[in-house]
Parts: sequence; structure tokens; C-alpha cells
Amino acid sequence: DSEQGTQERKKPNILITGTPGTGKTTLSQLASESTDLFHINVGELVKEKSLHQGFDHEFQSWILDDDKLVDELEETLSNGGNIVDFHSCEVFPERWFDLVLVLRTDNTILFDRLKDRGYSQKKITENIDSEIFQVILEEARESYPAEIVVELRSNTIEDMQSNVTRIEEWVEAWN
Ligand code: DAT
Repeated sequence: DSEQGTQERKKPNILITGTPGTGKTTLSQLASESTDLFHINVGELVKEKSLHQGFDHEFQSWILDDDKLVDELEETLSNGGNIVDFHSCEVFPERWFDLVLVLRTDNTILFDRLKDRGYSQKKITENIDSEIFQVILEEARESYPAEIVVELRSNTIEDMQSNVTRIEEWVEAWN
């Protein structure tokens, strides 16, 4: 399964992952505008297409249906040319991605962003802890080859701009 891979794609697939609030959707949108890659906001897709098994009230989040999600995206990802934006990365097949970007944000900055988003104290604490313990970064390192996993700082607008440029240059080099 993991044997079939990049050679079939004419355009690359990029996964942009990280703790909620680190800037995945903003970066994905900007990078999608300046490359001709298609932005897939997985969180939105899960809600729209009901790729879940209901709502977890304790954790205030949808319970992902991994199989439904992978089936839904399989054809699009096989064709290449996508930026996939999601706060988890272990659900996807390794063969889908040519580059995995893990966004990282300092605690105090992340706290303010999550508070602005109206998250409950519990949900803020949970996400800040996850960022401190580098949960998503570890997940990415366990799920994908080390050479395609890149950690990117996302504290400031300047970071955002340099991350967009980095993606543009990487896509150009891939092509
Ligand atoms: P995510 O998709 O990871 O949940 P987002 O793109 O919705 O995050 O960003 C959350 C908020 O933080 C949003 O108001 C934009 C802002 N933001 C994101 N990245 C930033 C950065 N590098 N510098 C300043 N603000 C940023």
C-alpha cells in the first residue's frame, strides 16, 4: 500500500498540522492562493459530510470516523495538488504526503488565540498542554518519514509570511 506513491502524482500533497490555533487554516489559505494547490479544511469537511460518530460533549469535539474520512479523500489525494489542513496527522496514509508541516506556537500566544476563539477553560488547557508536550510533532514523527516532517514556528505575522514563502519555494522545487 505504501509502495504506490509520489510517482503517480503530477503535483505534491502537503499536510499542514498542529495544535488548534497554531495557524493551520490561515497558512493553508494563503499558501493555496499563491501555489495552485487546493486547500482541504478537514475539520469543516468532517462536519459537512458527517465523517464522524457523533459529538463528544466532554471534549467538545466531533468523534472522527477515520475510515470514512480516508475513503472520502482517497481519490482527491491520489491525484495530488492538495494542502490538507487538520489538527491530527496519524489518521492519514503515509503515502499521501510529500511534505508534512507541523506549526508550533508559544504558550502565551496560543492561549490568547484560543481564548479569542471562545474555547472553554478546559479546552484551552487541553490544547496548551498538547502544545507543551509536542503531541502533534511526535505524532507526525511517528507517522511519516523524518525527512518530510518540518517544524515551523507560527507566532507572528512575519512567521506566517516566511512560512508561505517557504511553501511556495518548496512547491516550485518539487515541480
Ligand atoms: P488553526 O487553523 O490552526 O486552528 P487559525 O489559522 O484559525 O489556526 O489561526 C487562529 C488565529 O490565530 C487566527 O485569528 C489567525 C491567528 N494566527 C494564526 N497564525 C498566526 C501567526 N503566525 N501570527 C499571528 N496570528 C496568527
